[in-house]
Amino acid sequence: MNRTLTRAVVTTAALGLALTSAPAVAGPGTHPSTAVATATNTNAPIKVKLTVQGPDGLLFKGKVRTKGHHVTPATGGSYKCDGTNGGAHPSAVPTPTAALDDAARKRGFSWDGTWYPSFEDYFVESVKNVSGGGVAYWNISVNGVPTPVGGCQFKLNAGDQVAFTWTAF
Ligand code: B12
Repeated sequence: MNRTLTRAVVTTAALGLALTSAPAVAGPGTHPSTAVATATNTNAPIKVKLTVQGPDGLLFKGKVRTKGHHVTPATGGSYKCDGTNGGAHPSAVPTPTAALDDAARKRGFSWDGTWYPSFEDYFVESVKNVSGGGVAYWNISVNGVPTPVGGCQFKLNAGDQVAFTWTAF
């Protein structure tokens, strides 16, 4: 084997090793249900079921057509909310907080949140003017499981059940 051929073989072998040992999905915010979704990540609009459960009953329940986009909470400060937040996903995807924002715009209710640059995400403070009031917070769950990351980092899939639930500490 001549030197050029030897280098080509070694390079190919090294590349193959690197590719086979690469994780299916890298970065924070990866959820087991999205572990193989990287190649099919898309920000095409999807329909999800959204529930907003307040301390005194349902504040919203319905299907929402949504995709990742910039959102603007009641007190202002528009930031992206498309799953690329915090490097969670390589390209834009639908997210829970974008779905909440879409429902709020369509149904004419407000939501508010504080932007944390460290997470590149919103901490959702209130929905329909209902806040945690120091005794509770708005929990974000998808398909019954609390998201391990904020609502602008988590990738939604069509048909997902998204819940913002007023939850006492
Ligand atoms: C305490 C805490 C909370 C408390 C905060 C209020 C309180 N009474 O203290 C409560 C229970 C409300 C909470 C809620 C959530 N949390 Co929390 N929380 C923490 C924790 C354990 C400590 C934060 C802290 O006190 N830091 C010290 C203070 C001095 O720094 P600080 O910057 O002022 O802290 C504030 C922020 O961290 C903010 N905060 C808390 N959680 C979250 C989540 C997001 C997405 C954002 C933007 C801000 C934020 O509240 C803190 C107090 O004011 C961290 C883990 C950690 N070790 O950091 C997770 C952590 C920050 N939380 C996390 C998550 C995912 C959430 C939720 C999204 C869970 C859910 N699915 O509902 C929700 C937020 C939902 C929403 N409404 O937007 C993740 C964020 C990861 C990420 N990349 O987004 C962390 C890192 C835990 C983890 N999974 O590793 N949380």
